[in-house]
Amino acid sequence: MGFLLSFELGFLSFALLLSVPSTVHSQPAPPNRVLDLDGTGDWVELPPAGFTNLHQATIEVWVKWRAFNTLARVFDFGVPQREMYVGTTVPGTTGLKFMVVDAAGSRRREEVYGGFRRSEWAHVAVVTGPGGVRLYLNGMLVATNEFTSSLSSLGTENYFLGRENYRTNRTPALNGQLDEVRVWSVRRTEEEIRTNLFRRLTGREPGLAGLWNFDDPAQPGRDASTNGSHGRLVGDARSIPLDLPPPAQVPPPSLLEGRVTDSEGAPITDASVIVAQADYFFSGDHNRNIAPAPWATVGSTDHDACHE
Ligand SMILES: [Ca+2]
Repeated sequence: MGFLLSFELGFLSFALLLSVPSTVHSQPAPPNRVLDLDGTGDWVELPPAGFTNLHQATIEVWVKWRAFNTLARVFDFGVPQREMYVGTTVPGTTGLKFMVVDAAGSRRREEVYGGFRRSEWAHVAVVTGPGGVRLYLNGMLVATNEFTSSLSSLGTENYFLGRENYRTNRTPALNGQLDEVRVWSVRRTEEEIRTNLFRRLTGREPGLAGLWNFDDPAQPGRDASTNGSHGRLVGDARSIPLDLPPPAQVPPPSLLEGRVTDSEGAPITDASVIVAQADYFFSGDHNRNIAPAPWATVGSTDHDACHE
């Protein structure tokens, strides 16, 4: 009887051991981690190797600003006047600003009013190369321009996440978080960008030139693609466990365009334009000073009397 019991226990242990490998394979992905930057002396340096020969590219990044700073950058690749970056606009607004300046001095700037909101995740994708720039916010096309070059036309010295290339190490840096930074050697389509917005890539996707997902606590700057372009965390930059938002918390942006004319139909330049909820205009008591809704915009018409 004693023998039989021992045998059964031994068999049970054996069966458990056998089941271990399949358990490992079916484990969910490790918890997500994001890059956390405190705004003072923190950034990530990527090695330029692998990017400088890209004649077309797609750059993707998730970003959440804790505080806005016009000198801070989400990313900034190149050198002064030969650079490509995403940052924010003048103080007091929360616009998304894209800038590219190439070797020929061609300077192109796109601004998306209200593109960023404090403490909210936003996904930015910049497609460059033949066919021109296409700028996506949360998977929606929000701006284009006719710059047809790519990373190969920039200076090759700096590939920064979280700071600009212009100044010294005392430069203001991004106060916020970044995640799932991807550089592709191809022009990703709108559908490809949208489909993969909330996915964590494996690193082996065709066309992927670099993937910094900050998910490896032992080497947060590791390039998770097969290309080995590992980044270096500077200052107090660190990776922390944090989930990216679910799709329901990342609404696609709305784009409203219009032209302001006078009663004769003549265009009015530099007119103030406010887009807000009806209460803002019809409160009947201007002393109440009702604040515009978070989605409202305030701006002015341009030289063509247009507001976007
Ligand atoms: Ca991550």
